[in-house]
Amino acid sequence: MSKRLRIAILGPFNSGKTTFVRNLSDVKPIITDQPLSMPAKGKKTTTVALDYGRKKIGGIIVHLYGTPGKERFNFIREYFAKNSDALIFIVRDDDVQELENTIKIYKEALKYKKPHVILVNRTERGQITPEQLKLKLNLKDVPIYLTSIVNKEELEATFNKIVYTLSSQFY
Ligand SMILES: Nc1nc2c(ncn2[C@@H]2O[C@H](COP(=O)(O)OP(=O)(O)OP(=O)(O)O)[C@@H](O)[C@H]2O)c(=O)[nH]1
Ligand SMILES: [Mg+2]
Repeated sequence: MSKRLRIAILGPFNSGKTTFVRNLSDVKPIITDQPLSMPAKGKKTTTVALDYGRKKIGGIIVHLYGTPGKERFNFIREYFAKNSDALIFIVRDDDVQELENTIKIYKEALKYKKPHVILVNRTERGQITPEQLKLKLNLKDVPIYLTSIVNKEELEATFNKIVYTLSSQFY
C-alpha cells in the first residue's frame, strides 16, 4: 500500500495557495474560487471552501488541501489544519502590507502544533527576503523555502524537498 501524507496549505489572502495546488496536482484540481464583492490586490476571486489536488512523490501520495485566506472562512482553515499531517505556510515576497496579518495568521497556525514549513512565493517585485521573514516570524528550526509557484519545474523541485523534509517525521 502507498504511503499517504495530507498537507494543508495555509497563508494570507492572495499569497498563492490556490495557484500552488493548481500547478502541482497530478489530477484535475478542485478549485472553489468565487467572485469577490470588492476585488482587492488585482484579484477578482477568492477561495470559499477548499482546493484539492494530489501529487505522487516517490512512494508517497500527497493530498493537498488549499485553505481560504479570507478571515470569514477561518473555521475551514482550522478544520483542515487540525486534520492534516503537516502544513505548508505560503507568504508572498511582494506583499509587505500583509506582513502584520501574516504574522497573526502564522501565530494562529502554530497552535495546531503540526510539522510545517514556510514557502516564500517569489515574485517579480519581491521586497521581503527569507532572512527577513525568518526574523519577523521568529523562526528557529522551521525550514523556509524560496520558490516561484508559477514556474512549474522550480515548484516541483522545491515541493520534492518539502515532502522529503515533512515525511521524514512520519515514515
Ligand atoms: N506576477 C505574479 N503573480 C503571481 C505569482 N505567484 C502568484 N501570482 C498570482 O497571484 C495570485 C494568487 O492567487 P491565488 O493562488 O488564488 O492566491 P490564494 O492564496 O489562493 O488566494 P485566496 O484564496 O484568495 O486567499 C494569482 O493571480 C497568481 O497568478 C508570481 O510569481 N508573479
Ligand atoms: Mg485560494
